Amino acid sequence: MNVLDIRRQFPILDQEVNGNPLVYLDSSATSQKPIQVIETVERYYKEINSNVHRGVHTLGTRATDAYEGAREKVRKFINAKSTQEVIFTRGTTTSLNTVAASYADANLNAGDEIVITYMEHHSNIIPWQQVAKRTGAVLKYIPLQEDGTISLEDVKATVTPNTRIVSVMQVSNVLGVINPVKEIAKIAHENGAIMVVDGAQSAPHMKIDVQDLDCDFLAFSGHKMCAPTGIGVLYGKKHLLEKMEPIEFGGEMIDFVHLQESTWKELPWKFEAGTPIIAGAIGLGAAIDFLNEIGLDNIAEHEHKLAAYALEKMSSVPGMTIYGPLDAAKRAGLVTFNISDVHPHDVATVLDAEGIAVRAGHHCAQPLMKWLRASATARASFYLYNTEDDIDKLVEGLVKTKEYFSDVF
Ligand code: 7TS
Repeated sequence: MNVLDIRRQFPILDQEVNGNPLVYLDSSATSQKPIQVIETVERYYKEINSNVHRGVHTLGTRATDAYEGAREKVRKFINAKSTQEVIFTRGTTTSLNTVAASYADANLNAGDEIVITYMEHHSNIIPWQQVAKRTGAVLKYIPLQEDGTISLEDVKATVTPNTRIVSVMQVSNVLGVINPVKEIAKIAHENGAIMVVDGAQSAPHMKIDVQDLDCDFLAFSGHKMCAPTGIGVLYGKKHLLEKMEPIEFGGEMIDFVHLQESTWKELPWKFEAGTPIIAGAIGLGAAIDFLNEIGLDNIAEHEHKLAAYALEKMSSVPGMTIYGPLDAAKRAGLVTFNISDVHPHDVATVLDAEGIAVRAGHHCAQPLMKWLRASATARASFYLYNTEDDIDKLVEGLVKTKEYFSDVF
């Protein structure tokens, strides 16, 4: 499918913003949704809507089948061994907090180590800080090299036999770097630690095989991969999940409730208390069908080309600072930048007047911002519906921004 055919399947892209055709370059924050996903969710509410895993009426059975069918699509998407290893959550943040509150609290003691990196999103920092406070564990950081990448030597120097958990993002939402999580998992395992992968920025953009990576947990969000907001996934190896206690309790997740004691349902339902995110999960299933139809390898290749094109074009704008490696081979489809002394919020505001949507701020990565010595940055992020024309418009907008602020100062 060519990119223009793909674009046509995203109704939101066909509009003007501030008198200009919309150029959406903020997919790392959330992706747009194709008509197939929108219609699947609409059809669910029009034709099936019912609660799942209760009663025997026909709509209830259809809703349960669709919900559990979506779980099987996720299983296949990440090549998990069993649907028992696929837990639906609200998103990456909830998935990582679940591992922290359930696995880490029960398994870590004073002096144990949790290892993360300087480039992590707050969702992969704060839950571990909280674990460290509760258990007395120590939170350690793998340093970054000059260009923002991680070296395996530094991983080996940071992870020790006292390390119980290593948790690393597969793709950085700021630097765009792709981290060698398979190799990091190997080092973690050699030291007796488990490996957690934050897949928020990788699952939408590249093929993930949890068995090949040999990660113990993987977290990702539906809304960044063409699915609705409010749905995400926690993958976990069955032998670990089986030993873990739920962190939420109530309906749906129980087997028997007695006056003083209760027992839990089997996996994955013991981690899905209350009425689950039924429409969201079914929407995620439709998004996976859509992405598979185009092919994750094709999507990765398309974004890779866009990143290389953007790096080249953006570098030519006077006063441009680009963060992360300039070698496109080390990157996924996003470029974070600053222009001279112009505040990134001003950059984003001028671009918005041109109909161009980029994100400005700290991108929920304040330790990384400190490392970059920037209080904030602007970021253009690409997905399967973006074109070189979008990047040309961005570059024109950036040149205008630079000229505008040169006149002001
Ligand atoms: N991890 C990474 C690497 C992320 O990029 C994000 C969201 C999250 C975790 C949290 O995901 P959530 O779905 O639970 O919120 N990142 C961004 C971003 O870069 N701009 O807006 C949200």
